[in-house]
Amino acid sequence: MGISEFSDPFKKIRQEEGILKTEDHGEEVNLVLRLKDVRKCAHQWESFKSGKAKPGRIVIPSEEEIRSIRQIPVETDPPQHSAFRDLLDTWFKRPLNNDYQEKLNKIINGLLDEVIEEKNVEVVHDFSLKLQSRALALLLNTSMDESETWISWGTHVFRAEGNELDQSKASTLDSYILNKIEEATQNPGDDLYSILLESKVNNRTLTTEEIHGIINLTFAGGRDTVINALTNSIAYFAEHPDRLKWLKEYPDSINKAVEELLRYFSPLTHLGRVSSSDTEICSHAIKEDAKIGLNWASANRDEAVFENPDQIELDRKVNPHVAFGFGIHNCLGATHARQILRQTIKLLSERVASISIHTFEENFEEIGSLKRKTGFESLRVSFNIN
Ligand code: EMZ
Repeated sequence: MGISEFSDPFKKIRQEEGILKTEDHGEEVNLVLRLKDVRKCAHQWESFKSGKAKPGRIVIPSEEEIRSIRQIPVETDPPQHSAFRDLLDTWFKRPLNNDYQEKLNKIINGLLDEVIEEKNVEVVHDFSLKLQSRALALLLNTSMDESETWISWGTHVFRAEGNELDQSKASTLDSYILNKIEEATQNPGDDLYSILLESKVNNRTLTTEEIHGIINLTFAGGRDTVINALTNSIAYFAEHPDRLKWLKEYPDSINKAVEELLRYFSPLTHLGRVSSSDTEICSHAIKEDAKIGLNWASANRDEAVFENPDQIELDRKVNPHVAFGFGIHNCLGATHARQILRQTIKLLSERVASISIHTFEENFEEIGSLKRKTGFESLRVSFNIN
């Protein structure tokens, strides 16, 4: 089995039950596994809420222990949610602008200059983490020097090696953000902190806590997810050089290819909701205030929807994947993430003939007795120009 083949641990339970009962930090969680049900629950935001729970509870594994700040807008419900989305959507759609794309192109090309023809490149830290951090400077419209600090935090803002929830890392991020908000208050510029300080929701200015919650999500939500999507895609093209060549020849297929890689690797396994009444999903009773998980990764391999779900078919015709979630909470950073992936793959196809894998260490996530591969702890390769 190739290292870019990621098996689907949910298959059997999805087919037989549709729901997987599991536990997260002592709390029972019912994971919804079929695409149809996942979409239905995501759509019913009044029945399955995001803002009712304490900060961190709807994340799986729960971040309640280390997070007192509510991530906005993902941990809110309408009407509050809609007001924040209206405010933020314009900013987070900037990656559609030409000048933004040119700047991103420079960042990726510059990074490729650093790694191409190096004998031994560790993709996770020396490529994906750096790219995610430098691209984040563009998203926040802040100084590129800041990315050095973020790179020093490692691949996850809350997780450390051997510690799923690292309080000291969470506190480092919190004080960093509060400090930046203070700096922008004293010295406003044209970065996201300053924009939020002068913005209004429902005719009032935002509180520091709200700005903190928006920035916290911007740092946390697009971190390991983007890093895994990039690294896993590179592992795939290392094992399938013909596919990289094909994209060089047919660059119009890159957008489709990116959607397929997102479907297959599903960078965020699931996200929770809290039920607002006693109800049922797939004939399983769900109690009021119980946590459910919308399992995007399982839904994206649903054989009732996707033909050959366990195959990467870069030119897949029908691909209604939910890698960025579904419904009102669909990923705010999706436009940015898609641009990063599209441009990276385009530039790789143009500049690299093949990628050789030297060594690798895989990363897994444990869900009850199941194990899901999410990416790599390390991946050593060389990018060859011929
Ligand atoms: C949370 C999540 C994404 C969480 C949309 O939410 O991603 C996880 O990696 C983070 O740890 O805090 O942001």
